[in-house]
Amino acid sequence: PIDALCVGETMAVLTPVTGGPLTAGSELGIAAGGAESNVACGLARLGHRAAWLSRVGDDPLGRIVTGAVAAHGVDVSAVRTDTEGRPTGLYVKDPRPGASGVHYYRSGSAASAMGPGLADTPPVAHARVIHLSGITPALSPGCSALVDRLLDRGPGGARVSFDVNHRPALWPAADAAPVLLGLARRADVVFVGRDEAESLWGTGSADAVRALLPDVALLVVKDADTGATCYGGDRGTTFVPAPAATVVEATGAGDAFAAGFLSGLLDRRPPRDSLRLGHILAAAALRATTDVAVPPPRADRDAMLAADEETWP
Ligand code: KDG
Repeated sequence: PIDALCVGETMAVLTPVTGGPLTAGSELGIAAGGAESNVACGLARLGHRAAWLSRVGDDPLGRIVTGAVAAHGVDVSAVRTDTEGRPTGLYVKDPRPGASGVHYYRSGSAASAMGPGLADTPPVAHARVIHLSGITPALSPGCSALVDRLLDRGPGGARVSFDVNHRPALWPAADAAPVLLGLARRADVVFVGRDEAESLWGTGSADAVRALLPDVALLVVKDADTGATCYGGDRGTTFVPAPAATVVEATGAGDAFAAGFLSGLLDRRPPRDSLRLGHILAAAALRATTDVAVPPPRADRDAMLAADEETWP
């Protein structure tokens, strides 16, 4: 049995080792980054059985990416290797003050050749939670069909978690908005940023996002450094403010938040604790230059979870 199966593309990431911006002389470090595998890594680091389902190229980057995800404790046995020459996707970070440029080299990648047939592979039927994101439907018609099939649940009856993750570099808001809304409506757990929802759907508040997605069992609307609201669960609506965090490199913070929240859900914690775990992991990711960060030790997490409302965050 698998606690969480995370499905999606992971790319090799090239990052200037001394920070940005990217110049002709930049020395580049190589790591792995993919929204869904980032979630799997966070969950594995928290002690859950997490697996990643994807495709990589039969190339050094594919081996580096798979090895990097496995090093966090994620089960990568379901990852397929492309045999038709498609490469592992790549992205390059160009960190600049206040913002991080991201340049994708991923069209025609091995992962873009994923298709709906993957929904019939064994880990899908053995997962308690299947985690997907709005990146995958933008990659190719086959990837889009895979997400559609996984939202149909199938024999395992897993709960489906969906992070809206609109990536404007892949598709403009006008194209993405109706597709992402339709997919989110079919999921059991949805993560979306308040700003992201506003740029996609014109919603001005977390309550307006809830009005668009009234039937999602657990809807989490994240409002950057203000806090996050969870709609649903037996507690109705729960808001938890975000702790003050130093931002070194923000990529991966949303995925870390999702990992923390899903960890709480898997452990049947109340929404307040799941939101706190989301914030605790996101803060660690904000401080790290890599897309996946190591969460604080268990004793520190437990202390933060035990804090009363006055002393949190
Ligand atoms: O959420 C972080 C991801 O965006 C990053 O790791 C790369 O998966 C990625 C993407 O498609 O942007």
